[in-house]
Formats: sequence, C-alpha cells, structure tokens
Amino acid sequence: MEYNAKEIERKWQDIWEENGEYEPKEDKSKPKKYILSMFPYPSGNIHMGHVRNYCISDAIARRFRKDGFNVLHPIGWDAFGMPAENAAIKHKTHPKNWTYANIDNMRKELYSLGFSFSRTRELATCDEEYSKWEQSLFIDMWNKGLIYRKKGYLNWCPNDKTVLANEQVVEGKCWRCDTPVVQKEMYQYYVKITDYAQELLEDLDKLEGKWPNQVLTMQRNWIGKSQGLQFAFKLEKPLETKEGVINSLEVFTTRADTIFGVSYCALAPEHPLVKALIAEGKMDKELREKILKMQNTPEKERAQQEKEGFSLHLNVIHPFSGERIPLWVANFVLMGYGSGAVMSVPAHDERDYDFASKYNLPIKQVIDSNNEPLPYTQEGILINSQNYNGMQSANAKEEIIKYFEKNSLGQAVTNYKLRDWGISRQRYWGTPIPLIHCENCGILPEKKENLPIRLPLDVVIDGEGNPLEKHPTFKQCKCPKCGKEALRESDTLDTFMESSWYFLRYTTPPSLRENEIFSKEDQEYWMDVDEYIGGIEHAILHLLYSRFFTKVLRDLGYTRSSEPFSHLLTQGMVTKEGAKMSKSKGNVVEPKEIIQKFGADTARLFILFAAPPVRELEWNDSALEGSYRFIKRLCAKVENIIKTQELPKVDTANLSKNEKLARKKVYEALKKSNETFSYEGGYSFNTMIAACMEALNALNDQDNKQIWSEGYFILLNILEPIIPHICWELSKEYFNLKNFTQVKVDEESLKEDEIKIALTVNGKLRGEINVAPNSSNDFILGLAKEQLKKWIEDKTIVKEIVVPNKLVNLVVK
Ligand code: ANZ
Ligand code: ZN
Repeated sequence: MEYNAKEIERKWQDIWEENGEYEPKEDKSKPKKYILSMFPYPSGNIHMGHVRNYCISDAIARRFRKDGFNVLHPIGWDAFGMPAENAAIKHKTHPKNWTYANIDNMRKELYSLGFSFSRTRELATCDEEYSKWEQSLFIDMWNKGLIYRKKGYLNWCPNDKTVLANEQVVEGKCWRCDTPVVQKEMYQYYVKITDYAQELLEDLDKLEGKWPNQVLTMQRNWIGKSQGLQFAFKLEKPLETKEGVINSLEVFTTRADTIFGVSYCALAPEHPLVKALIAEGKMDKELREKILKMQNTPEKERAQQEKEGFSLHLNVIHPFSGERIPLWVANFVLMGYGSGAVMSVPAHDERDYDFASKYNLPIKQVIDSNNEPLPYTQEGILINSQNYNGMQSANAKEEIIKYFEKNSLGQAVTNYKLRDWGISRQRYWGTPIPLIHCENCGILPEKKENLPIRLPLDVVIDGEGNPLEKHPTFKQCKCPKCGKEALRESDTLDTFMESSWYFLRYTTPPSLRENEIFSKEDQEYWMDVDEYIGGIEHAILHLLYSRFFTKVLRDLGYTRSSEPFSHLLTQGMVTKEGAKMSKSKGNVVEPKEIIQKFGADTARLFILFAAPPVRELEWNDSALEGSYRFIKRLCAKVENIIKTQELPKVDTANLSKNEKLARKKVYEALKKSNETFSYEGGYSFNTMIAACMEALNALNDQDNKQIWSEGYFILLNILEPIIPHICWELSKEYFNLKNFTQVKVDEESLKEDEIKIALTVNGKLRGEINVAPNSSNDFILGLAKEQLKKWIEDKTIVKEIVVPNKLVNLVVK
C-alpha cells in the first residue's frame, strides 16, 4: 500500500471528531482513568515542548481506552496573563481578541496531531463562565477567612505609575521606560496557604514513588519546616514611640545551643524597630537614606549582593551573660521570615561570619570544632557556655529552650519558609476580584447572584497604571449590604488561581457547567487524576497551589480528594544542538513543518521513540526520517494480511526457525508494551517501539501469512497509541477495528528453542554451546568439557560452576 499520510490523517481526524470518539462515556460502572497534561498558555503556536507533552498523555489515554477504561483526557487554555497585555500594547489589539484568536489557531494545530482530547470539555480560564466559578470560590474562601488583605511590597515604576511583575524588572529598571524601580508598600490580598503548611508537607510522604523524587524534595524545601526557639532580647534603653514603648527585640533561632556565641543582632531593613526609629526622627539622615535604599532593593536582589549592613548604635542585653549586644541592619535578614531579626553567631554561621569579618565584630566560638576552621556550622559539644559546657548540641537546645519557657522568656516554635500567597495583581487581563469597598461596611464580597463580574472591554491598555482602576465606570457599584454607592475592587487575580482547580472543573459535564461548579457524582467518579504529565518548571508553585486548592475545596465540601494527582510524570526538555529549543536561540523546529512534510504519525513516532519521557529529547533529523521509513515499511506488506475480526489462528506445528522467531518477536513486543504502560514501567515508549521494529523485521524474514496476520493484528494494536492514524486505517480495512482490545500474550511463543551457554575457563571465554532450555547441569557440564578439551586436558579441575541457562566456568590448576 502507498503511504499517504496527509489523506489518511485528515480522514481519521474528521471521523474521530464526527463520532465524538474521544468523549468520556456516561457509564460510571466502568473503571476510569483520568489522564491529564498540563494545559498550555495560548501564546500563538504549538511548540515541540507541547507536542511532546501531549504525545505522552495521548499515548497513555489511547492505551487505557483499549484496555477497557472510560478515559477522561481533556485540554484547555491557561488564558489570562501578561503576554496578552504586552501584545495589546505592542500591536494595538485587544487582549481578549488576541487570546481567543491564538486559542483557535492552537486548537487547529493540536488536532492536526490527532490527539484524543475530549472536545466538549475544553475550557479557557478567561471564559466568563470560568470566571464566575472562580469568583464564587474566592467568595467561599473569603467567607471562611482564608483570604485577607495586608500591606506588601511591590515593584513600582514611578514614571509609568504602575506595578511591575518581577519579569518586567530588568536589571532593577522598568522594562518600558528604564526608570529605576522602587519597592512600594501597597494593599494586597493573600491566601492563607500557611494554614495548610503542615498537611502539605506530611502528604508528600503519600506521594513517595508516585511523583519524581526531585519534585518531592523541591516541595519539601519550599515549605521549609524549621523548628527552633523564639525569644526576646531586652533593649538596653526602651524606645519611646507615639504608638507606645518598645522594650524588646524578638529573634528566631534554630541554634539555641549557640546562644553564648551571639556577638550582634541583625534586623531586616523593614523591621518595625527600624521603621520606628525613622518615624520618630531618631536616626541621622545619612543612615536613614542608606536604609531606605536597602528597602528599595527587591529581596531577591539583596540575596545576591555582598553582605552589607549598618550599625543602629543601640544595644540589647544578652539573657545569660548580661553583656551588651549591638544592633545592626543587614541585607541578608528577611522581614517575612521568623520575626525579621536574627541573633548572629559568626563562629558558627556562614552569613554571620562574613558580616562580622567585614565589620570587625567579635567572633566567639561556643561549639568545639575539632580544630576545623571557623565558621564551624555543624553541631557538636558546647564550650564557653557556662552551665551548658560539655553538652551535645541537641541536648543543649532542649535544655536552653526549657529554661526560656520556664522563665517565660521565649518558646519553642515551628516556622515555615512557605509564605502566604499574594494573589492580587494590578492588571487588566485577569479574573476580577469580587470584592466591594463600602465606606460604611468595609470590604465585602459581591453577591453570588451578580457573578460573574465581567471585565469591561472598552479599556485603554498603554502600560501606565491599571486599566481597571482608570476605567470610568467599572469601579462604581452598590454595597451589597447597605445599598449605598460603593467601589468595586480593581485588582485582578494571579493566574495561578485559575490553574489551581481547572483539573477539577474538567470533571463537570458540559451540560451542567452553567449551573454547577462541580457535579458531585462526576467529580467523585473522575478524581483523582491518574496520570498528570507536564514540565518540571511547574515542580513547585503550580503543583503546590493545586494541592492546596484541593485541600481547601475538600474542607469547603466540594470534593473528597486530598491530593489531586495520583501520579506525576515530568517530561524532559526538547533540545537541538544541545540547547533548549527557543526562539532566542534560533534553533526551533516548527511542528507544523514536520507535519506538513512527514505527517503527524511520523512526528509522534519520532518524539516517543527518541527518548523515554523523563529524559531530554535531542532533535535528530535522520531519526525523524527513520520514523517515516518505519511507517512506510509497516504499510508495505499489507497484502499478506488475511482479513479477520479476531486474533488470527496460527498452525504452530512444524514452523521454521524464522517463523518461530517472528512470532516470538511479536509477542515480545506485546509483552514490552504491557510493561511500558504503567507508572512503574516509566512509560518508556522507546523500548516498546524498538521491540515493534524488531518484530516487523522478523516478520519480513518469513512469508507465512498466518503469522503475518497475527503479527499485524497485534502490532497495530500496540502501535495505535503512538501512530493512531495509520493504525486505524489498516485496522479498519483488515480487522474492522476488532484488534483494538486487550490481546493475551501467547507464552508458548516466547519459549526459546535453544539457549546459548558461554563457556569459560578460569574466567576467560573459551567457547559456547547451544542447549535446550532448562537442561540439567550434568548434561551441560558433559557437553562443556567436551568442547573445552584443549583447555583442560592436562590440568586438574578444582571447581565447576554452572549458572543455569547462561554460563559454565571451570577453575583449573
Ligand atoms: C542563630 C544561629 C546560629 C543560626 C547558627 C544559625 C546557625 P532555617 O533553618 O532556614 O529556619 N534567621 C532567622 N530568621 C531569619 C530571617 N528573618 N532572615 C534571615 N535569617 C534568619 O534558618 C533559621 C536560622 O536562620 C536561624 O538560626 C537564624 O540564624 C536565621 F550557628 O540563629 B540562626
Ligand atoms: Zn455598605
């Protein structure tokens, strides 16, 4: 048969769409599989990274359908976000038009690859229907006290009067106008993800072996549980302020055992004590300006700078020794962690050591370092620590914490690195926050019956300020409580909010979407996601937020799930000439061109054959052509197929060596594919495809039509998840698609006729023999000695070793 990829692929894509072939079935008595790939951002075109991602999920989804599962394999669009606004500024388009046009284009590109997505469950997070339910969820969370408002620092361009996202700050300057960016304190909304820190951490243990270790570790580190002591140093002189007297300074330490080594305390530049000194005019101008400058440097940047600080010319009193300890402001102390102040122990901490060396502060050793140089950061035996001398660190920590607790000077605390999640953005293209500011009643949620709050379309997007804030009427509304004129919130939501629950939303059948966020029955049937496939770049935020949302939704009564994704498969990068494919590197291969030239099946086969999913995939033109040739070879011998609707019978008596081998290779491929399609099997399609290629070669070395037919019946079945179009074409013609079910492995066919046994003398290879499988050791030894005559003739055999079915070793003297 001539292989005409274009014709075959168009034909089957049309048939699949017309028949609704890939819609999940209503029948909930069937076992289910929910196969999900991370949804794409509609940037304009599908790239190879997407192709790889969806080739993997599609292969899995297709296989499970054939194995009798009801499969949900949806796709949607992570459609809000900054690029649409940037495009609006650059090309004078509207973000909405730009986004939906991109979606239309990318949808076409996706389906040209033959992916078996459910068409009816598609969603875009910028759909008003999606916004409605997201706003409804926001209100539930607000009412539950899970969302609050507080001041936080944002990147601010004083020229454009606009908040900048981190990506819009380039070397400390505004991306549009080059004005130096400052840190501005503004009201922001936060979600209390820290309320769930402990559960988010603990539940990672349940995902052991089901998620990549690397991801589990990254999540654990991000949550960053840390146990220690929080206590207060007394200020040498209380500080009088308009808001009252400040007497003390709280610090958090994980090394209470080093308390006798404190030589200074370091404060974040935003620390309330520092702010009070500035507000009370108790700081000279020069110092004040230095501190303000530090405050204006984003924390991330500070972390990369050299250690820097300033003395505040104030002291606190050491709780044991009564010594005066100087206070400093330092760029390595973060206001958002612990209490924003540190007891510094230069002898046993790197940062403290660098800082003390630079500013000539004392370095007091209090842990025996076994003569290793300072800073010595490990635990050990205490020295120079009064009553605690000679104790082990762990023990000393306990005793010192006990002392503080007994004397009400401090307490054991658990801190998490995890911060509450700032969810408000001062931009247009996002979900409007459904809150209303009333002069009488404060901040209130909008009434649910008024949802969705829609984005106005008549906006000016020019990069200055927030278009919603500037809109003439958007903000005007009535207070839901007292009915008076009030103002609508003009911030929109972080787009990570939308991607934190889209996988739950897909479970809602289209007919119920308008009236229900989730249909309970469907949601319980489909959740949890069985296989979640996507890029490692989402290892932290997206996955953490999704896990968090699932737990919140559980506590709100919307789901029974606690962990959304049973298995996680992170695919490797697609590279060319050793570098990640990217526009800036100019090494991009456009999927469209490949499909144009070779067809979708070739593209899919190449992608899945070139590397196992978790590994990097290096682009290779000759391997691509090899994939094309394989499909052509698959089509070349179809005249050998006997049409049938069941597994062809093979008369196995008196088969030739090549005929036996062909059957063996076919069933080996089937066995390999059964192993491949499981998380534990790693979905290593490459080895399974290699087995299919070997099987086709072996079939070609014989011309028994029964064996050809059996081989095709099985190979088309195995290869359908990889190269669906050609498999459907051939399968329809010869087997009426009846081969797309589970096929049993014929174990008989796998048996070896003869096994090669390597013969060694004193460990050196000296020959080989062929024997029937499972021959007795005596029989094998007899044959072996015969063969090895010339190596053992005038020697004494001191040892005979037989490794069944593998090897004989004779030890001679
Ligand atoms: C004294 C000390 C001695 C410390 C020593 C460490 C080693 P983890 O484990 O990450 O929780 N620290 C506390 N609050 C901080 C803040 N807001 N910004 C920067 N650093 C802060 O780290 C806890 C340790 O980090 C604390 O223990 C404190 O320094 C510092 F040999 O206290 B340690
Ligand atoms: Zn009111």
